[in-house]
Amino acid sequence: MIIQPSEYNLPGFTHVYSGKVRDLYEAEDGRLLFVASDRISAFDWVLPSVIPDKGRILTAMSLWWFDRLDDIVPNHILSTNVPAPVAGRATYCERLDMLPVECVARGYLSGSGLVDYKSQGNICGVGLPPGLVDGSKLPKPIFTPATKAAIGDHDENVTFDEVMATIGAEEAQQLRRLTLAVYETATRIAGARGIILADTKLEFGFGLRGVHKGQIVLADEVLTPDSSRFWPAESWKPGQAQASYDKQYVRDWLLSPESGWDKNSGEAPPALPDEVIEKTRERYVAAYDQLTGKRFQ
Ligand code: Q0Q
Repeated sequence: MIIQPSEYNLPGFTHVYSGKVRDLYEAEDGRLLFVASDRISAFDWVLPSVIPDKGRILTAMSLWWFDRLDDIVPNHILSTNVPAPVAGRATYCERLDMLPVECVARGYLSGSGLVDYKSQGNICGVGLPPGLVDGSKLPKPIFTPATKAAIGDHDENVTFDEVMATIGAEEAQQLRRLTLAVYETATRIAGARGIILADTKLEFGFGLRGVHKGQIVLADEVLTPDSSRFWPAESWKPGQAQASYDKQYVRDWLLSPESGWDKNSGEAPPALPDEVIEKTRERYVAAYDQLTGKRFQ
């Protein structure tokens, strides 16, 4: 997968890194600029179509969550007073010494967790009862860490012992505690608003200076439909693939004869029709409005 070069006019900024849908820059003063693009990925492909306002909506959602998680863990956000070309879709962040662990919390069985459960009866070495199916609610949320994959690869689920061996027992226990605390707060808030957060992926780092020096700090984006599985609670039905709150229109169209695409062909998916783009934008707006109780502007 070829990541497109930087798509924003940001004189004075150095392009540091691009993920599937996010971009990271460094300002001249050393602060990082975390940018959420309008790119969308599906079936492990970055689609050729963008979803207008997706980056702004998910940035607003992430900031809304950061505010509600302050009493659990400090975060890397420094300012939202960002350059005009990325207004509303970017944040200035403090540079952290990132921990090499994808901190995943799961409350439901899906994705790679379902694959591991079917093949080994556990996820990341965490035992689960027999008889669970796709979409089952787990007896309690579990910490299922993964190693960060190179671009284009899948993260690899690892055991807690492996995390302890990588970063130390104390730090691993802190990551597990913080990840589960964030997830349990988030699922309570989202659940009260009719949204199931089936799982989420968090990133943490150590503060390098100032008030966060030596502390574990929550980084990246948090609890968005790009970092979490958002399911509409009213359609939850274990035993089948759950409807995605935000990407279902995209998935259904790409899998329909109308797209002319075969997801097993190895060929890149086609551009989306305007109607699918608009409906998907509306799903991101609806997710923000339903979650926050505010109207996205
Ligand atoms: C950092 N990333 C993620 C990423 C692609 C971001 C490095 N506060 C920080 C952060 C953050 N957030 C990072 N490094 C140091 N301090 C985050 C994986 C990937 C685009 C944006 N990579």
